[in-house]
Amino acid sequence: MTVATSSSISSPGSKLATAQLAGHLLVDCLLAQGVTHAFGVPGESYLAVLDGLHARRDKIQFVTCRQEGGAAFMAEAHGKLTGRPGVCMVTRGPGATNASIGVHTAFQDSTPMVLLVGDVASDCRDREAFQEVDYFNFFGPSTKGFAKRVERIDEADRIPEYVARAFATAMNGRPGPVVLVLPEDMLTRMTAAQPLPRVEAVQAWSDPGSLRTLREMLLKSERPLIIAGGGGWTPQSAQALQRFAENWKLPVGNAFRFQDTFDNHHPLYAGDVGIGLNPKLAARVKASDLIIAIGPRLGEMTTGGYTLLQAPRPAQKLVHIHASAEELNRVYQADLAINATMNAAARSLEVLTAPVSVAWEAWTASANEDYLENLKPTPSANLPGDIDMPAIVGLLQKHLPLDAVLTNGAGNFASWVHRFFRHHGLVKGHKTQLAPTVGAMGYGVPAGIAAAITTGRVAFTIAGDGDFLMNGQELATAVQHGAKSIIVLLNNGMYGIIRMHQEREYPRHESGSRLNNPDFAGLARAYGYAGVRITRTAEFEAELLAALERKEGTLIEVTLDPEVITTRGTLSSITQSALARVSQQSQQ
Ligand SMILES: Cc1ncc(C[n+]2csc(CCOP(=O)(O)OP(=O)(O)O)c2C)c(N)n1
Ligand SMILES: [Mg+2]
Repeated sequence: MTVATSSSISSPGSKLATAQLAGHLLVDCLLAQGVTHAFGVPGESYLAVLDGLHARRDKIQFVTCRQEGGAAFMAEAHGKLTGRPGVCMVTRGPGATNASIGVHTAFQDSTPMVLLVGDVASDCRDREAFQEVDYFNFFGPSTKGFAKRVERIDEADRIPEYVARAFATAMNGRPGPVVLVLPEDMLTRMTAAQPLPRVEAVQAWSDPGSLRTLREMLLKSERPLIIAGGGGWTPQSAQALQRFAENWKLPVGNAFRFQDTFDNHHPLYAGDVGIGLNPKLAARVKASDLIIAIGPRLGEMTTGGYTLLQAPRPAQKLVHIHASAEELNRVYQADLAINATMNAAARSLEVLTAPVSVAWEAWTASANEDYLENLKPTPSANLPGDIDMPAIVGLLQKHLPLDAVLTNGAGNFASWVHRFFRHHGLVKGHKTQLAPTVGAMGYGVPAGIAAAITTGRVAFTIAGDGDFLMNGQELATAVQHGAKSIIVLLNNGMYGIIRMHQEREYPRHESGSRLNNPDFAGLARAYGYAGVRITRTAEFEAELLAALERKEGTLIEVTLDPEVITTRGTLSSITQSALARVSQQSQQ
């Protein structure tokens, strides 16, 4: 392997004067794209890139992680927060396959991301060499794959072209992940190529004719409803969306896990159209005569499994605005499809002339009333035990700063913040929710750490006992990089959501969902976090305030009665209704 670096070979006046290791050029290309952080686990396949990171260590921080799944989630979270591709670096086969969960998340969540994979040397390719994987087949690039593009850089001189294309592809249209494969021998060649300039996402504007049609559709409507979400929103576009909604007095729902798109405190807010949906909002989506979907893909979770809006042709009139032409009329045949990026769409919509009065003022007001009503805890949930989750979320609302980033993975624990926490969100200048629409467990802990590392803002993570251990090892990463996050871990001794579904479908047949847990607070302390366990709501506020004050991160383990299973009912109430159903079926 070549070990020359730029300094060791340069000789003034010679053609090689500006030549450098390809691995160094790659890092320069990342710098040209404005990259400040790369998240990864090192590998011998990309030593020359690591050496480039060493050479530019004052400009770019390599965040050394403990598992590529954690690293990829961090890069994805970085992409969500900044709107620019998060960069993840991993080694071949085992590194790349570990990282795949983050790539899939970036794909389903429409997040710009670039995964760099060190690969086997080209003279060993196709022999199933050590750790060799066919990345083209593994990640897809076909329409059924989960990367937007997979490319291998075989020529060092073309690194700038490939990196610029990767960044452009990751951001343009529907944002998503791009995989760049880097053969080891290519990285150690010398090259005099220079980085290409920073690329920006291309803005797609709706045509004036479509906007006129949208206006006419609105004027004919009686029960319109905006559903906003998806990737590509900025504070400016969120503000423009708010002005559009205000001008036309339109109710706005946020799509599943894009709860920070429209300000939850605004009188036009109707709630989030996601899992555990407010039944009244579900009914409203169905009753609407005009859905204006701005940004979301309208996936399974935002459409109640394609029932609130029937696929492929909804009962409601549908205007679908999306940054990618490929997404339009893919699942839903819209009455009006507009290909526009969020910045462009929102700015076009805010100048659409509104009438003095609209027919749907009462409809809009009741949408917000339903939302506010749903913030009141459900009496039938009748929380057993000494932990009052709505009260705990209330304390989070009271004490977390306005710009705090809230993160979570997958499990019923997330439903407490999803239902009761109110985001100000983008309109106030900050993205405040990092939650995987892909529903991947283990996302919250690394996403919180990435948010802390890259923004310095308060990072708050809610986790379950199952979810936490999928990436709990990344607490070591936080401590190593001087970052803190605050984690509230709801310990109910089970993969609760799975148990809930089991009780619903196969009552009293618990199978594979019970968990024997470690001492989480002790585990957190072993990593260098503060770790405490509480069993009563009254203990929470003091622990939260201490966590906010502390320099290092904190894990607050909350012992939760297994009966406390959803925001709407207990586990035994689910069992009882399932048993009643089973006995009814057997009598028929
Ligand atoms: C990576 C991954 N594996 C498995 C699942 C399926 N799954 C979703 S939630 C869940 C259990 C979550 O348990 P826990 O974190 O304890 O949360 P709880 O539901 O108990 O609140 C499982 C197994 C998933 N979504 N993602
Ligand atoms: Mg659990």
